[in-house]
Amino acid sequence: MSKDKVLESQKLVTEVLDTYPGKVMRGRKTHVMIKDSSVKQEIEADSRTVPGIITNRGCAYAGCKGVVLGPLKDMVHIVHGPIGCSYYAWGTRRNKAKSEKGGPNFINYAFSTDMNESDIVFGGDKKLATALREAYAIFKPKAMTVSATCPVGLIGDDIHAVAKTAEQELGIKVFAVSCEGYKGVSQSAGHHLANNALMTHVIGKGDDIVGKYSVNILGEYNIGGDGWEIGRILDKIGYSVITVMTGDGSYDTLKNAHKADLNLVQCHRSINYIAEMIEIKYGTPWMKVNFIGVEGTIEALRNMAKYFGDETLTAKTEQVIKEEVAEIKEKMDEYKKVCDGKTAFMFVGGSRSHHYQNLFKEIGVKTIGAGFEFAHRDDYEGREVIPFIKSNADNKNIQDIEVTKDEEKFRMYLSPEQFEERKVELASVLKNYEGMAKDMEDGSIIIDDLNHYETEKLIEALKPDIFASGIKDKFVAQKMGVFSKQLHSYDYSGPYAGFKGAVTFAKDIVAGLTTPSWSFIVSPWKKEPMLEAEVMTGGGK
Ligand code: CFM
Repeated sequence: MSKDKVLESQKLVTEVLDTYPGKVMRGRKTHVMIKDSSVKQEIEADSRTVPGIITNRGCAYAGCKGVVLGPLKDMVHIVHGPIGCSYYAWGTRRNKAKSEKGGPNFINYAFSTDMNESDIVFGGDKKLATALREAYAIFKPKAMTVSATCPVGLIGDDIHAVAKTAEQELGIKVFAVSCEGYKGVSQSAGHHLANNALMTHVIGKGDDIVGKYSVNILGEYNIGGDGWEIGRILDKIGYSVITVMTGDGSYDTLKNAHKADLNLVQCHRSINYIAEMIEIKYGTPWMKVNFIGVEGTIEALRNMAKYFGDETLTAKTEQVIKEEVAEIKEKMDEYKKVCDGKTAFMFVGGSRSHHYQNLFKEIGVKTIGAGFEFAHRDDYEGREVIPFIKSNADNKNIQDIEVTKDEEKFRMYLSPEQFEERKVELASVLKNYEGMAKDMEDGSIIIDDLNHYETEKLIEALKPDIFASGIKDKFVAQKMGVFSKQLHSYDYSGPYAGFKGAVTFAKDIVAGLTTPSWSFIVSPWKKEPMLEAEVMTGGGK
């Protein structure tokens, strides 16, 4: 039965990809995997997008400033480059942040050096030095970052020297990241660069006293308030969350990240480098969690309790799970009745196409296809393939930094014997991520760096009830009459994580599925062709 499903999906995908006119585009076949658990499978990922394909990926700068550094609320993040780069990384990701009592929160500002032609010709470093001084004089932050955009690398401004001088002059932490957009193949290169910078300049520098059962939530960006819901649950159980990295995170708390007993990794793609480096340098191991979906949340909480191996904590975990589930069960059951039997096709950055499969399943929605924009092979196939991933020439300028054991600060919560035991018991999650493919049914379509052409063709062929992606492709699906849900910014809704978040998500999905709007839509390309004059003026509207 499942073999038939595999063959059927293979045929469908081949038909779609065979419509490409050229040989290069047919090379896309290696980026598609039809899940077949009877064989060992491999997917091509993290390679440069074929020119001519409309990719949904972002750039290294987006991954560095927009994703990892930007949410640190008490820092001023200056973008060194033309104004557009700063403008487009401003506010749209919905990584929410609240001020600590009386503390600074610069999240709503866009800081840019606004490089223009004369800066490109004569160099922009003086302008950057002035910008750092000005920003400090007005905002008095405790730390600042500088993110480079493409022209900076091309003209060779030495942003690191400027940052160093500013640090001495102003007496606060200032560091720069050479995250020019063209580095690597996508924003995943920027994640790596930002991880390196935070590890070098921030983590390990603090000395605050931390509470009992201390954890960091790594790779959680508080989109739509997700991090707040996760924090609420962990607080209730009795964990001390040192820092959320980096959603609603801060320089002040991140400095103490090395003091945690355990690191939780929500988004593996963007943060696995830091998780690994912290363990080498400071001894804290990491655990893969997924707080999206009721079952995912319960599993993560139980795994955490197992790691700590403390009776009181385990009992409290079970009590909180019971209370929280009781509170949402009725609503979830009600929503499930509406969604049961529906299908979803998901295409999100580097984590969420996997994370949301749990939650969809809980409301009766089957994921028939899923893809990542810029994930690496390990995000699809599991970390066991890391030693076999061929290094990609396009990524050679993104290097691992060398970290070594910090003899003074290195500490482990568990004894080495206990840790070895836990590694067996929690093999699938402790220092491990098994990837998205493992959780998908045979015959489902897994696709890397999906483009607009394939999106349209696959929606036509698969006819999913829900297409979950982002702003760039949302409206294509909608114009085809398919309900489209943004999983990057949540269409202004959220939180979707944890227990309460699951209900909000289910409610939004029900609203999208039950609105009659989709049946009223006639795709513009199915209407009378526009006159040339109308096309020129945008249809005269
Ligand atoms: Fe991680 Fe993210 Fe994602 Fe990501 Fe992103 Fe995002 Fe995303 Mo948009 S860090 S990989 S670079 S979970 S911004 S919060 S939604 S593409 S799937």
